[in-house]
Amino acid sequence: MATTTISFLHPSLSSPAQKRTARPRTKTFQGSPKMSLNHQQRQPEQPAPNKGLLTTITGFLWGKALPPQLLVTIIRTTWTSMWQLMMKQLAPSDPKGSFTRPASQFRVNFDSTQLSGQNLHLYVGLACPWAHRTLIVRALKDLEEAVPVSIASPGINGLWEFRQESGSNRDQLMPTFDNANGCKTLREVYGLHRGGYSGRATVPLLWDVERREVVCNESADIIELFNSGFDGVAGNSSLDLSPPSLKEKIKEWNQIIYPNVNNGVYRCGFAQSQEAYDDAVNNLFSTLDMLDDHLATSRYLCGDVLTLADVCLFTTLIRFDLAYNVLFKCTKRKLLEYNNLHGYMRDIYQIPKVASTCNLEAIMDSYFKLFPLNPGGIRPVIPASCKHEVLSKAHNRESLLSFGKYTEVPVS
Ligand SMILES: N[C@@H](CCC(=O)N[C@@H](CS)C(=O)NCC(=O)O)C(=O)O
Repeated sequence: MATTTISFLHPSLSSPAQKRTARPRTKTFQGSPKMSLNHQQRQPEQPAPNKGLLTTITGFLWGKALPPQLLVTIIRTTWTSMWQLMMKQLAPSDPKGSFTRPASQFRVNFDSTQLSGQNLHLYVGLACPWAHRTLIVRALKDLEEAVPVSIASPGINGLWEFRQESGSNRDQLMPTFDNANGCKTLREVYGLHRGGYSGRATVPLLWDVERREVVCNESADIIELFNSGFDGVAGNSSLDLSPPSLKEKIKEWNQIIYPNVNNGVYRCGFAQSQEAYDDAVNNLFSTLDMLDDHLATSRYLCGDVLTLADVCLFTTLIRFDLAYNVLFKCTKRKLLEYNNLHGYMRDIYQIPKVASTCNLEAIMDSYFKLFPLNPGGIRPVIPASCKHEVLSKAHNRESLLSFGKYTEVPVS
């Protein structure tokens, strides 16, 4: 009995003998006029050595093909239930269907932490906007030697794994093996943490090599640490991306940008109801409109100087037209249509060392591998406007310097 079920589900598992005995069953069902509108035109069946699963099932039950309406109804019902089941697990949501991001489990207690910046290792994935923040601050603070990195790639099952990849552009960060622990997957690295860990294996992850434990898996904390906690080992310790006079402003911007933009694009893409999507997409675009207005007279969010708030906004903007616009249904406008935001993004992209953290191919590749959103797995071409040549074009935002007064952060 079990063998029959398996061979029915996958033709390649059938033995020739089973295939022979299965044929008369097909004939019995072919006669049902209710089930096949194509009954009149049916041709004698040709042997098809490499039939797909669906063709085999429909062939068994109804002959050559299902009527299109029935086919769509059956598959829609099955797919919708399976999709909802999958999304519930992969993208937890509230009762309205709005994506709710699980909280990071390893946070830094800034009052008591005594990290020196030595013996640390950073794990990232190139597609991840949260991990990208840590790569940018690490680069700007010149922490590459002090905090080595391992770069994970998305595996076929959607989990982060390690494999070395070489690319044509050697100036860009590329996926690597696990250089600290020699693990095959990020889940294994989390598993080495004393006391174990059963949560999600997310990037970024800051690992203590000596103590063999997770220090932190929250990007907001890691960038704070990199900015101000490791001045003893940072090559560029004079750079402060969160000066005391701007801390409050940075916090205010993050309180707007995190829910509406950084996480907002995910709330569009992972919405599980029309209402949840409408809410997310409206908040996203009204915030982008407001940011575009603000950036018309201010070079960066807090005026003349780049801060952590800009780093956090940048990593979402650089992915916008590449992935979020299409895949996450952030379709109201392209980022390219926002003059000031686009110039601002290019301004940050052109800061020395930032472009090398932006592996556009890897971003595109990973996002379009997100099975629940792109089950066919076809990867679209990189939009011409997202290429390095366009991102490197003049932005002329230096001229805004003379206007660099700190404007109030509009809190809605
Ligand atoms: N709050 C975390 C979010 C990190 C996060 O969600 N990372 C994603 C990649 S963009 C991840 O690794 N997901 C894997 C999973 O959930 O299994 C942060 O900002 O560091």
